Amino acid sequence: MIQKMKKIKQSKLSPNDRDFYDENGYLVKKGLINAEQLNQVKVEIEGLHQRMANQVPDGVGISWEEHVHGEPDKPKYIRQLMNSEVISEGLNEILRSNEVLDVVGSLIGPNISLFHSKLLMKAAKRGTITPWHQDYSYWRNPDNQPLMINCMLSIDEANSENGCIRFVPGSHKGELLVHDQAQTSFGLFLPGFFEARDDAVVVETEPGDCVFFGPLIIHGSSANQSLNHRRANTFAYNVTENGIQRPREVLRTKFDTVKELK
Ligand SMILES: O=C(O)CCC(=O)C(=O)O
Repeated sequence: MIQKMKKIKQSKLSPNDRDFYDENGYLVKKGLINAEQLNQVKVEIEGLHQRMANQVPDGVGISWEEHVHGEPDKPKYIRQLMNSEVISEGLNEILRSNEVLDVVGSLIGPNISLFHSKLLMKAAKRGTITPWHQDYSYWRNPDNQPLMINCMLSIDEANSENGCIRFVPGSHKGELLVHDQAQTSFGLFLPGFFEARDDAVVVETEPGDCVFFGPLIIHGSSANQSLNHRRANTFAYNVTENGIQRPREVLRTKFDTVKELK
């Protein structure tokens, strides 16, 4: 058997994709994750609200939906679960998959580190608003630049009824704006909170679709008023040398190769 070393291809984007991303600040890749991978994740997160209410594993951070505060007898609902790769091997595999990293590499370059992996549960009838914000308001440090990128994987169908993501196209070309702060699970938000904006677009997705977006684009999502969950996971990546304060696992370098068996 001859083993031939082949460089990982970094460009999975068509010129149209690239132009769309540069112009609008986000990009939808339909069906990037297949049904088998997604089903594994669905099985692994079954009954998660109850399991996490009983015990939160080491390394996992949870923010709960607000409306259960002061209602200890009511079931608790997860809003966001940080470090979701710890509770789902399927998510752990997807975050390091070539499908995702090839697109990430095309957008931020070949030196890719994990920034975090976050599960967004937005439960049916329970999931609350994510107000307008720019992620860099959370991520900015004196030693980093807004070079990170999100890959938001839809686990369920996401539409305007169950609180799909909304973007202000082109807003990534602007600066980091001043955010207000609240002692809530969403923390930082732009003035106006989640007032309707004429310049925002609703991005509806199907299970397995991935939406890529950077840290400066203004985005948010409405409450889930439907009977259907809107579960999604954001995998956030950084350019490895960008900031020393949050070193995470290096996933790819410009020297990486893959073995091609012949
Ligand atoms: O869950 C959502 O719809 C939005 C999540 C989000 O904006 C974020 O995590 O930065």
